[in-house]
Amino acid sequence: MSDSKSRLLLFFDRPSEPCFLQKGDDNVAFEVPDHYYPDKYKSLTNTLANRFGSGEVRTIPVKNIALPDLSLPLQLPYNDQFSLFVAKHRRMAGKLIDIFINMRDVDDLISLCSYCQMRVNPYMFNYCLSVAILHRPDTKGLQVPPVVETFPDKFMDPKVFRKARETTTVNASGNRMPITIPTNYTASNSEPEQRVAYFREDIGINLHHWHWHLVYPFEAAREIVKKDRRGELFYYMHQQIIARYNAERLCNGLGRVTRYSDFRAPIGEGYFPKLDSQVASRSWPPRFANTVIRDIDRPVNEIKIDVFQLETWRDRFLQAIDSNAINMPNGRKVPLNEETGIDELGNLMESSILSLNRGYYGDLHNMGHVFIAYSHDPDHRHLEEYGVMGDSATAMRDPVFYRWHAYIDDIFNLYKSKLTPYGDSQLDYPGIRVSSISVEGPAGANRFATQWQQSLVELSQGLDFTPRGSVLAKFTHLQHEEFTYVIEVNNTSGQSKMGTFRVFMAPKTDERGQPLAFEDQRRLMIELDKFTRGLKPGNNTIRQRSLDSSVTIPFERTFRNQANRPGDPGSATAAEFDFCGCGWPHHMLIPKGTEQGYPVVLYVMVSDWNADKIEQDTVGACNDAASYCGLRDRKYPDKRHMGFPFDRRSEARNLTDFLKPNMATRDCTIKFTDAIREGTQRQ
Ligand code: CUO
Repeated sequence: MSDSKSRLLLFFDRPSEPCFLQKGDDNVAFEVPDHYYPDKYKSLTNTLANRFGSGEVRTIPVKNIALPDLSLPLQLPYNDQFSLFVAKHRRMAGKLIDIFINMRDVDDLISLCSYCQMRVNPYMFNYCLSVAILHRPDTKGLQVPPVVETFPDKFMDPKVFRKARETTTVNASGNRMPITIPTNYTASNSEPEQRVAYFREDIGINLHHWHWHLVYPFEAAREIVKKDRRGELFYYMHQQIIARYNAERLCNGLGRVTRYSDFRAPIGEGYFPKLDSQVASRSWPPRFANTVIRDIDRPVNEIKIDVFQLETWRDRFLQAIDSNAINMPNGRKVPLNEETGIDELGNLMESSILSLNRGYYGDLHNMGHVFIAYSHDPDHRHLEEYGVMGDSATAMRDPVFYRWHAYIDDIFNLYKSKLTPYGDSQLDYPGIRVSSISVEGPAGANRFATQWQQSLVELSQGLDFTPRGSVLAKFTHLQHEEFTYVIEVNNTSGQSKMGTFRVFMAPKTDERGQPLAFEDQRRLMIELDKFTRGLKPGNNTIRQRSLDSSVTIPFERTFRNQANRPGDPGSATAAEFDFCGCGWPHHMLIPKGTEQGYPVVLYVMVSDWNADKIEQDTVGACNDAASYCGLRDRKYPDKRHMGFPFDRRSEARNLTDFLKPNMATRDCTIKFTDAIREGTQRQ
């Protein structure tokens, strides 16, 4: 790896320690021009120089460059929280990303980073540098460390850090004794919502969500934001989160999540995150049960907004769906067409800079996060920061996240419900007959098996002010036994065909044990896989492994290590690998199930690949999580609407009614075993 490029990664090491101190494991420190030192360190410069004069630490001289105007990003205090949902923070970050991206070369960027790292809020700095590295042509090959390593405080119980300090102090030289992160530490069993805490607080799920928003920022230069079908992907990825969450709830005897649609009503669910912020040196504020969101007036964040505004935006959004058109600033109306309507609505809802009329439709989704995140201190009288809903790395921990997104999904569904149901020409694939789908695996035929697993994650990069050395944390998560789909397809067309296989799973019954109607079940459909296969004339037996799912990334990638990347830096293979850090964590592919065996239906459809395919260069080695994350620098690799064929209403009353000859279902069960096994050791 080119030395200077890889030095950029040192800025992710110990984010709140200044960069003239040792960074990384190779004992290097940046030697910055004198005038780069912030005043607070100036008196120390001599001492510091002497301290590192012993030869133990290798210094990297930093170029002296003309510094760009950083006044906007520097407005965020160093020790504050940073939230992409806060418009002012977004503007600051957008500016800093632009500055990073426009630096002439890597050496200039390093120089600027050394200046910024000592001044700019560490969360914002880290985010902006990650986005810039992902998007600059000369740094695309570099792999940004996972945020869990840089800011582990966003993902786990702070007791771990206290223990880590003790452990590293006691045994500073390469201690490998893992620290165990407790499970179920945020509430007791008297809180029914706690039954799905393993999902909400899963580190992999939160990493996926953080990464998704990193790959799809909503405010930066247009070329970065404007990715193929990004508004639709916002809708679909979050729709799938809700479908998955609802399946987990049903497995745990909870009803489907109730949407948060009345902004004047109390939010029944409280949430006490028990996370500490290392940067802000305080704990994340809780939200008490039955909190009501209130008008926000926080001059410090430049947010002054009434709840009424949220309602106004919501009503305008609903009006757009009702009239099937978006009002433009010049009074013109842009009709929502079947092809791109959902994408336009996604951008309007999130909202991003691609929103067609942000002045009028506002910032509904983001401000929902903000209202909830500040509901404990809307006028800043208690000098509190936002709660976990204010940060994409932590939002999914809170039960209210799902209530808010369930509502957003309902609004999108209003639009989807107006579209003409798919007809035979879209659903059927003449000549292709699927006679069965089944599942093979260690749990037996048509059975999925789940249990707990303990795995290790590396923490030392993000632990400031501790001796160096590896710190491993052991955490417990859900895991399933790997399995194989076996699909029998008969091709009666007399010629070879290509088929797209779309595999979904859904619960069979509602919270009262009644069979689900099609309209309810389609919204609970979880995408498990989508793949393409050739079909020769006659009978074909198609086998596909769960490990190859197009939805998930392997455990090692979720918690990926910089050392394990393929290809040369800057090569296409390496760039793709970075992008594919986005993906649903594989260990959460299958819902937990129950000890008795939770009944689900497995569904497969084979559609005509000629109608689905996107003409583009063949994709590199890392194309395995496209369903929720798309492909890097390419179009979404499926022409159909995301969620097809379940994204629309149908005349069918139940799933059996809906079936065409190119589809099949199989009743299966998910059996959960309440035991813990030792899992993957990350390399
Ligand atoms: Cu991902 Cu609300 O968009 O969190």
